[in-house]
Amino acid sequence: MHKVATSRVDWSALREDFPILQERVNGHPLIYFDSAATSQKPRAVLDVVRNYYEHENANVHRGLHALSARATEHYEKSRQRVADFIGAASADEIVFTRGTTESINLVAQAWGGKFLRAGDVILLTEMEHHSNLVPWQLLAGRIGARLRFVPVRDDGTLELEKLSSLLTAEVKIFAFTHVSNSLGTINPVAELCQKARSVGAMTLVDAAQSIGHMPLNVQELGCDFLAFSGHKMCAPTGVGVLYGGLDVLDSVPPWHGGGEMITSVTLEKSTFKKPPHRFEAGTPNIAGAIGLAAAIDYLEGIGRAEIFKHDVDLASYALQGMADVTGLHVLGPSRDRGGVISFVMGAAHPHDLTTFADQYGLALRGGHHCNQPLMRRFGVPGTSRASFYLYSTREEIDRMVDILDKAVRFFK
Ligand code: C6P
Repeated sequence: MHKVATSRVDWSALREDFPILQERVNGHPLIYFDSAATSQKPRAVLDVVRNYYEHENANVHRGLHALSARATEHYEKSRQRVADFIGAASADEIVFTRGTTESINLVAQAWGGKFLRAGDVILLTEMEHHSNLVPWQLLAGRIGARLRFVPVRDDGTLELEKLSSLLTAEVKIFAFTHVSNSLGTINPVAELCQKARSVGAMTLVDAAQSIGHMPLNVQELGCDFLAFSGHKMCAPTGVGVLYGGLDVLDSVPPWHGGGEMITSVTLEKSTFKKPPHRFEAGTPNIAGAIGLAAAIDYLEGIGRAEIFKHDVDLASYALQGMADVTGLHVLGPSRDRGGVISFVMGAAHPHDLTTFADQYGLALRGGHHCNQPLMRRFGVPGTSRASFYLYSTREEIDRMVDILDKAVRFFK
């Protein structure tokens, strides 16, 4: 018998904050188990975004009128809210981007373009999302740098005993994910950052899958850069963050040119603002940033430690239920993992299994999850993936297990 977790949070009542959970799909109540792709949004966030457009909408940093001042104040307050949320020393360490992908591209192109040379090594892991792989491949191809990878064990954890031979003085940056979006593996970020620092390497943490799911403090982690997306943590799509220490960001040249990132422009040349505005050319996603701050308020109202416990509880409950489904094979660690579970089922292609589940209102993700090298490492074309969040319940997991049992008979 699985122990019933006790929590001060009423997880069932909290579902009422998410209007979309009332949807029916193919005649069934929606079971949304695709939160690793994007989370659903609580009414508190939807209301703040709507209120912004109804009462404050104007461009930021440029208008001298009242609405522009209001929008600018709200936008910059949101930056401070993000800084507090991740334990940054100052709001100037928070660059608003479109998301994790853009944040990592910024570091690879602007920081990497300035500081890396031919022969330097960029250390990654075999479990990186394409967003933390392709930007480094592009940079390496351009300047002649080399890529190196920490391998993944059969159990979905990193082969950390190899780190001492991989993390040599030639490594200039170690960029790795906090939580794997396919395996649910939670990497020991603080330890990895400390090891990188001991050889003089910079660190970039891809926090796309951890930021909204667990307590996270950049000073405790000791990372140089941290990247995440708002849309996986209850905020709107199209907004994300790059964190960098002030000294680090100050050393990085601009990457996108345009309005708002300059101090003066002549026809021939320009001078640039200090970070973070140096990296925010053009009109930013104002409503997105404001929505992100509202999402932070919402998540902190519940407590990230509580959310993490809920994730871990759901993952272990699901693993137990799925263990009884004939022919189902789960990838990734059997314990100490986040609420992301990838699995394959005998003869059923992951796309077919995922489409089968959809007929019962169960939203899984099927495919390679932007982890093609990792799928190859495990010898599968892709997986079906269930990913949970604060609005997911054990009852929904029971229904998923029933649907998977039906699939066993269907695909036999
Ligand atoms: N993973 C998933 O279903 P963007 O698209 O920029 O918001 O996030 C990219 C990204 C980077 N790193 C990790 C670990 C991620 O999981 C993601 C997004 C989604 O797994 C979409 S492929």
